[in-house]
Amino acid sequence: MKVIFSTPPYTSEAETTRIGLCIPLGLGYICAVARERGLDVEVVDATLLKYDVKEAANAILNKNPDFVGLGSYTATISSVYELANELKRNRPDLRIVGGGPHISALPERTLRECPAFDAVIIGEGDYAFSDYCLGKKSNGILYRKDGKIMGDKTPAFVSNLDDLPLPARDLFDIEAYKKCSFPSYVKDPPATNITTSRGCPFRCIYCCKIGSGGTNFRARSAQSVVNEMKVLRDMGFKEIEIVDDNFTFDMNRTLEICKLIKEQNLHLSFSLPNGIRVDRVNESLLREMRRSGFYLLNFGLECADNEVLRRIKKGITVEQVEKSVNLAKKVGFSVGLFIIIGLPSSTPEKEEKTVDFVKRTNPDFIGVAPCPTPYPGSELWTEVNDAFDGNDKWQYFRHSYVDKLLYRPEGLTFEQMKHYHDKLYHNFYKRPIFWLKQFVKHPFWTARRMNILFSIAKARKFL
Ligand code: B12
Ligand code: SF4
Repeated sequence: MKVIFSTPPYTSEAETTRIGLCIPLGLGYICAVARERGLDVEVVDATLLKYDVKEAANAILNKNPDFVGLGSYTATISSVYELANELKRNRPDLRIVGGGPHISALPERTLRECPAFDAVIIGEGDYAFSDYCLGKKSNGILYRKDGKIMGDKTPAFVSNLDDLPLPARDLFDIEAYKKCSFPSYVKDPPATNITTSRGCPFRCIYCCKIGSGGTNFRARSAQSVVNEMKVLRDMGFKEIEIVDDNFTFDMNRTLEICKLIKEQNLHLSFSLPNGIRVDRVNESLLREMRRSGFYLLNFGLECADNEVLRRIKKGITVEQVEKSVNLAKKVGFSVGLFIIIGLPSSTPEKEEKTVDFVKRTNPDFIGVAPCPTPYPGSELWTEVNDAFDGNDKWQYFRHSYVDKLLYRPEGLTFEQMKHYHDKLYHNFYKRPIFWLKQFVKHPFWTARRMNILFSIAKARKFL
């Protein structure tokens, strides 16, 4: 039985997202399990190869598969629909299965909007995808039968992550990925991504939970994580980016991972580009992480106002953020702060507090979202989804640039949101002292980051 997985066709609007292109580990896991179960698996990496819809469809059809698996983010769902429709037009008998964070959040709507899909998987597709191909019953699979939508909507989640094989990285063009993994952050290229846990029990209202691990935290053992790190080192990677939702949720497990990294003399650099929570670190943990090669972490501040933090159910205070930023800097980390402009209940005064907070704490970098994008699967989506009725609306989610803001709180105008976004960026990245300090610390890294920031600023029409 032949199965082809494809990443979404390339669209120029999403160009800047290629900056952080990394091996899609979710697909990697599904492929690894399918292969273990005897399926003949291949990948058409349309995003990496910059294939448009027709080129991706031809590449898939040339391999003459029985099943095709397509993953989805809301940012990519419109091109995924186009690809599914193109495939079905050419091969009506081909079984097309969708999955990923967007489809998991809106499974029935996906089947309604895109008749080319034969089935969708809700939640984690590691086992559920091949269950469907092999005709085995499983929860989390919705399919069409006699014009009706059938199946069990309970999301599929893997309970013991240590049971999973390692992602099938060999099905991807590793050498190509070595050249493009997160270059804005990487200190010791080539770098690659890894996941050591899934799920996060917190419920920040802008965060999409179904299809990205859910609310039940599950972790791999420290030994299994370090074994994978060794495999990656032997593949020639020098830096590892841990992209978990909540890497330090179980602080004892993180300490155990650090201990094993040191015992095994891995000599790798580690970063946490996806962010960790300020309430899940302390001085001894941060010191241990530094000693084992971690050098960069991001914290989610979102907005330096406690009322906004309460409204978005972040579960932290501004004071906690300040304390952890200072601690991480003292221990020697490069520290980034994630900020979202225009969160519910925000006002100009509250945005000013964020500007002041950044000045006061002086992080090494900031990431500023120009608005909270209401992704399906998030609580924010349920507040606004009427505004996004109709599948022609998904194109707006392709990028969250300043000229396409998808959410505005009552207390701010769109102009004010753009103003604070630009103000934060300009105040921060236009300071010569910032670049001087960075250049002295990491000359090559800084040159690369300047290049990346320049291209983002150009894409966002700041320059
Ligand atoms: C690393 C990461 C990235 C990386 C790389 C993505 C990649 N190629 O893997 C980069 C930086 C490029 C990125 C970019 C973006 N990301 Co991102 N990212 C993540 C992150 C932190 C981890 C992804 C991961 O490896 N997960 C671990 C694996 C095991 O899980 P998984 O990928 O979800 O796969 C499982 C299931 O989804 C499902 N599945 C996945 N694919 C398929 C395919 C089939 C056929 C089937 C059946 C099932 C299936 O089964 C998999 C195995 O269990 C997630 C958060 C998270 N925890 O997942 C956000 C997340 C996926 N990102 C998100 C967003 C919003 C974005 C951006 C839009 C941000 C932006 N504004 O630019 C862009 C979009 C990029 C684009 N155009 O495609 C959202 C998506 C929400 C949504 N509804 O779409 C998430 C869920 C964060 C969140 N909690 O809100 N991202
Ligand atoms: S934003 Fe982070 S802490 Fe909040 S729910 Fe999402 S993963 Fe958890």
